[in-house]
Amino acid sequence: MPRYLNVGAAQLGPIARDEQRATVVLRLIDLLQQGAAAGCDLVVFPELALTTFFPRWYLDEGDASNISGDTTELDSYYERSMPGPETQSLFDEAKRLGVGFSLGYAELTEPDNVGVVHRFNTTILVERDGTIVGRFRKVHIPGHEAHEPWRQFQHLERRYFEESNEGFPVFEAFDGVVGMATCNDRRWPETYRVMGLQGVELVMIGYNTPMFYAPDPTQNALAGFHNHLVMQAGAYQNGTWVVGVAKGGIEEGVESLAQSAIIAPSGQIVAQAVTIGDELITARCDLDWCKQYKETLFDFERYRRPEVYARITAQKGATAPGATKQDGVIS
Ligand code: CDV
Repeated sequence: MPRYLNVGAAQLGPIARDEQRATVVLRLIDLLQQGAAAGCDLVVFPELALTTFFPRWYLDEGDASNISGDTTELDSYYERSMPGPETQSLFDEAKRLGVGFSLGYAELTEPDNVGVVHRFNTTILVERDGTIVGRFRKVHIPGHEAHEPWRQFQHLERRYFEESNEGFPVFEAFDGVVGMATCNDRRWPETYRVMGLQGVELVMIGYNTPMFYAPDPTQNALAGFHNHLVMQAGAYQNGTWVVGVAKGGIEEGVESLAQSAIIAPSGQIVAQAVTIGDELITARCDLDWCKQYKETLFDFERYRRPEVYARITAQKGATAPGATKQDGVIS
């Protein structure tokens, strides 16, 4: 008996800088209801799905690692609780409909209550009964820390978010093994492999990818190609479904990639968004299809050679031959 999971990828169009959370949550609820009408078990929302993509602005409001008292514009983009007053209705509707979801948002947490806060680019996984069953904090944080006025727009994720040290956990949920990653994480093969080594069957990935890449504009025309390239490779090489969901369109004058896609363990795209706005695409995902890859070409237990992959975890940057040898790594 195949294990079918009906999955929706809920692409979002732009969210304006002054758009209220309540309005955004109504858009999410509308997509969730479309998912329910289409028979979805799970709806995947994008990265930072509750607000505009605020890292595009330098918000000069003091040290981002401390709460200074009043809520600044920067702080207004973060959630201090989940669900919170403005997101509770999404959880309630999910429970009422019996449809789970994953949701990306900016998390502000003060674990020890001593005034030191942490800021993560977080995604949560919510089961069909409305309970949170998984949390992922973005591992690979792209962009820059300092204001760089030469850019047409900023990408200050490295100023506004910490790198997570929690890695890539997977969760037994939705009758399968599922995991999450966020935007830039999708470009790194380690993301998929770490979850592949935990038997992942479905990876949910939200993204905000500007079409203009200031450090190397020759990559602009390839944004869509690279997006699908990495997710299709990650799916195939690990025998897993991948659901990539954009916040696309022109937001505050900056165009971001749409092209949300649901990708099978074969690496094939089985559903793709055709607009750059709010749009739900769906697919019936046979989780048992994963086995056809996990137990043949990508039978890790039989074919992997971890003893010759030591560099993957021993070393961070590339060292060309002739460069200084690192302890424990043989050139
Ligand atoms: N939100 C992101 O992580 N965006 C990056 C951009 C900066 C390249 C991405 O990898 O799509």
